[in-house]
Amino acid sequence: MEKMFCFQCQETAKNEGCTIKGVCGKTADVANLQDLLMYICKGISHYTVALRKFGIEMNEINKFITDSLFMTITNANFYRSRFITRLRIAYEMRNAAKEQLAKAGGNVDAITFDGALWQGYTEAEMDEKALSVGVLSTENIDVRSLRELTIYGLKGMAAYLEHAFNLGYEVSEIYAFMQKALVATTDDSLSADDLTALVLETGQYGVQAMALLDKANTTSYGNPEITQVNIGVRTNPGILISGHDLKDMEELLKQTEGTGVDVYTHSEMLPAHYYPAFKKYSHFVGNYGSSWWHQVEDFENFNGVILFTTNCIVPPRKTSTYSDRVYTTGASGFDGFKHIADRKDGKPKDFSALIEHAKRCAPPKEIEQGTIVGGFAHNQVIALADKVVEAVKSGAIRKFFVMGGCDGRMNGRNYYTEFAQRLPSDTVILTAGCAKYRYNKLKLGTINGIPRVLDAGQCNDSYSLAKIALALKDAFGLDDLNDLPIVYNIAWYEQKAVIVLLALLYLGVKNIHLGPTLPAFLSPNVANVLVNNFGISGIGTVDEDLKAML
Ligand code: FSO
Ligand code: SF4
Repeated sequence: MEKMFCFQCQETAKNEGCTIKGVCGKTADVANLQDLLMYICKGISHYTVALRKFGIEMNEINKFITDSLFMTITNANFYRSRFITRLRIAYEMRNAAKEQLAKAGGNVDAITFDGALWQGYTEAEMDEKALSVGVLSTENIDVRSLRELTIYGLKGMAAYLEHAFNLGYEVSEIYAFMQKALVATTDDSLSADDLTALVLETGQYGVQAMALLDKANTTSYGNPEITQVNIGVRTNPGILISGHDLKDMEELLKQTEGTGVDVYTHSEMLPAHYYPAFKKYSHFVGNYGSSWWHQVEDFENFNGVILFTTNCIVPPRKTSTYSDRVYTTGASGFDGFKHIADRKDGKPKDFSALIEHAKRCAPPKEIEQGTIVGGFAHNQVIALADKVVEAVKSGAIRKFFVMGGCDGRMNGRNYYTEFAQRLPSDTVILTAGCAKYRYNKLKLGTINGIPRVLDAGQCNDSYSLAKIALALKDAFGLDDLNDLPIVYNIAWYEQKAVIVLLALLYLGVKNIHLGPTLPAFLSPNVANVLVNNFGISGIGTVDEDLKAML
């Protein structure tokens, strides 16, 4: 029997599944405990779905399930003891929901799903049970594929909802859908068609989740605007903040003000520089290094303190010397990194330990100089719409290439650098997510003053790219989004990219190219459905694809 089975990300072993240890570094025991946590969350959802029929909503559980989904996303949390503790809390939450249901007059005995009943408090019981509740417990490969596609979409959605929640934004219908969908993944009576519909419905809620986060971010911090971001360093010691959570960003900037400690962003936090509310901080220096997987070198060079607000964490090498300088917070965690506790009673997180630690560190080593430009989220691009439309009408811009998504370690990802480099000079790249690091430092020039790489922000800001496409559709008086001169050549890595993809499908975008490989969790039949109904395809060589896409 396999020690574990996980195939949720693009780097899964042999593009089939990690069975001994994750390519990401996740150990088998942690992978299995994550499966068990999902199993119990499905069980809790059986009760909350029933409770909603009585008009009862349990807010604490909405938050708990969302956080749990987020914690199991690729590279977010590798910390065994966090999952053990969480499972014990999960049983309590489930028992509370069961009690409520009984009180409301619901038939608790009708809920027979094992995940709604099983509990084991010792680690040995959990480890043993975890072996039998994972992905492979669904035998039919098409049903397994559709169930997992739904769950990975939910995990991505959960990440975005968590950031929105931290800014005070929630929509209870989205939680209701997520829990309904979790229950549906335990229902053996559902056909492949039912599950395909569920996948598409997940995309619909994905759009809502991204719209909610966009509203939360822009209402709290203003609309992203065109910004030159410094990639060099100053001489003060620094804190490098990574991940996606803007509330953490805000609190860290406030607490470091006047302390002599500078703040830099890493990877997916780069777009924080585009928000007006953060620009006022003179100690918010710039972006340091590259995408997530370069962290092993970047953190070594940075010399200062590192804060992970979310994924992507790479386990440090045995020779790494930075581990004691790394802190996690929120859903992220790693055995060996210190963890900053959640907000309590509406009070901010306490980053004082990081700040004191940073003061004792050497300033960052300079690894590059100059600036990169970004901030082309929907509001900014729509403000430039006349210029853009004019450039298309005059032929100055021939085509847009949406190249958002994730970066990753696979060698084949050089494709994206070469593709960007070889695109003709009358094309524009629209991007979001950490995929941009494959080409955002190339000198690709401008067209009538418009940069040829327009970065909208984080992967969740793919919502902006969709809004931009919809605005262009109206500006050109078209009926169909697919008639625009836009090609989608998207790179994926983890489950946030899954929800972005499902959201684009829901919005009616066709003929998306997805690379560097197609997901291992798509069975041949499910992949065929995506090909036949949505024209999804993989990527070929840069030569072939340039010819075909232009
Ligand atoms: Fe990247 Fe990691 Fe945004 Fe992901 S840093 S890979 S899809 O977590 O979040 O693009
Ligand atoms: Fe493997 Fe990816 Fe799962 Fe990690 S997250 S265990 S690399 S499939």
